Amino acid sequence: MKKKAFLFDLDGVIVDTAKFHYLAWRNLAKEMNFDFTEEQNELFKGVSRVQSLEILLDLASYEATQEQKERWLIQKNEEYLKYIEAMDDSEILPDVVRVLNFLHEKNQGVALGSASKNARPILTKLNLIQKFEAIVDGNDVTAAKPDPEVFLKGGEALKIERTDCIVFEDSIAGVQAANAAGMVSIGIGEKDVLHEADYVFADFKEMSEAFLASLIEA
Ligand code: B16
Ligand code: MG
Repeated sequence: MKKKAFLFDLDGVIVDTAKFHYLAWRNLAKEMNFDFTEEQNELFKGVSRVQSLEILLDLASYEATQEQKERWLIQKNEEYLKYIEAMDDSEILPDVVRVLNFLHEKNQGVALGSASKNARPILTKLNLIQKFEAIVDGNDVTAAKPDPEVFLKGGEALKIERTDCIVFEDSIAGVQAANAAGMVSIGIGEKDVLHEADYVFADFKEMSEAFLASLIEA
């Protein structure tokens, strides 16, 4: 059996931390007298913390000094980490563990490719860190998704050619990053949002072992 690399995004693919990011950004938005909606939060998926703040300032038409921005970035992350501390492995999204175990049984490469700088503590909290042979996160990259850097580094860490890499992503920017890397992109979410992906599944419950085996054999 061939060895392929399966690169997992974190937020929205392994765990639903998007809701915690949303709560923390919404509280910050209140300080700008801005009502940040869940719909607007879609724009933040897969986007780095610094860029997310820029988008929020733009939405709120708020001009902040560099000092203020730096303070807000710390404040947002401190609040986000409080939600993370209260989280446990019951928050792992459905069938993620089944898919990870199947890939391990088949001796496939498994790595993380996330924009989050909090990826390692989150995976540790979820008792999943040992399932990843390599972790590439927001601390390791200079260019954010849709730039392919995070996934190219993931493939390199596993020493697998980019054409033998498969990416699981819930964000438009992440799907674009996988496509730009020349990898197979699998969207986890809604078909009309992730229409640029090679395949789209609502969640891992929908993904059969026969489908995973076909990716390995392709
Ligand atoms: P942090 P992913 C991304 O993670 C999130 O989707 C995005 O909403 C967040 O702003 C970004 O991580 C940075 O996260 O503030 O923890 O460094 O989806 O690429 O795993
Ligand atoms: Mg994501």
